[in-house]
Amino acid sequence: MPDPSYSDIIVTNPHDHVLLITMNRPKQLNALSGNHLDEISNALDAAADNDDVRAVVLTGGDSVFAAGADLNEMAKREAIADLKNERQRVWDRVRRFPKPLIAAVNGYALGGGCELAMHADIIIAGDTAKFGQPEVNVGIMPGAGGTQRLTRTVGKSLAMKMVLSGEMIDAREALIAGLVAEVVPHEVSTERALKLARTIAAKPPISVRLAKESVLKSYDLTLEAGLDFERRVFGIILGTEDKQEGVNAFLEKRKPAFKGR
Ligand code: CO8
Repeated sequence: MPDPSYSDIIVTNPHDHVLLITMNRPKQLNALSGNHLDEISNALDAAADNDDVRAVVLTGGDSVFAAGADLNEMAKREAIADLKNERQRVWDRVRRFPKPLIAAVNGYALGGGCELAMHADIIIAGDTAKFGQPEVNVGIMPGAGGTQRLTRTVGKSLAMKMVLSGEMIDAREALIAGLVAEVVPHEVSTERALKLARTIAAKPPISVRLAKESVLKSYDLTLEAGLDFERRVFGIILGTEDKQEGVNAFLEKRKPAFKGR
């Protein structure tokens, strides 16, 4: 049963421990209005607080992921007012989501839509996916991490090409560039993302959460500081019940039953 408190997204629990968020403004190509983005971050906050949720899939459905910021709202945004704008805080909430987030992308992922996909930990692309940062076409530039995350992921030359020219790349190019983990037929991209989410949800939640945090630290820290961080969180995991259960289950040749403790 979808959660009725949302109007621009549909939130369901298709499998135990897995939440599916489907963006649902198809007529506007899922353009990210303030309310739409609020609902996505509210759903992620709720998922973060819910111990039963261990992985989340975010999709725009079969034909489009998201065509960027809502240009009807963008038309009214001004420089000084933007300094006080809640938007950045909303993006921060998406950025800080502590559990695995998988994006299933079909069709356009443009501007803020491409940036939203890059907030996910893993992107599964349908073969119709097109990624782009076309903000220059409308007199602006990426504003939700596009110049930073895209560059760190695909390298300077391709990032510059996309950000400066507004040209899109297709799913195959995105795979070669390392922007996406897999390309699958578009009609099964959500299914594939959900399968991956189920696989991850069956792992010990503390290991998964700290491993995600540790991988993300590699963007911020020097190698030495990152290795130090990894060593410390590894030490924390050695003290968990799930570590004992995982090792015992292997030695006793049985399936582990992880509890998140
Ligand atoms: N905002 C609002 N409405 C949109 C948007 C959008 N970004 N994109 C498409 N739509 C609407 C169209 O206006 C149209 O509505 P209507 O039927 O009422 O006329 C409907 O969706 C279908 O669009 P098209 O008819 O244009 O469909 P096409 O298949 O011909 O073209 C494209 C699809 C190529 C995706 C085209 O719609 C397009 O170029 N859209 C704009 C893409 C764009 O420039 N995105 C970047 C926006 S700026 C941005 O994202 C900045 C992010 C900064 C921070 C993040 C804040 C959230």
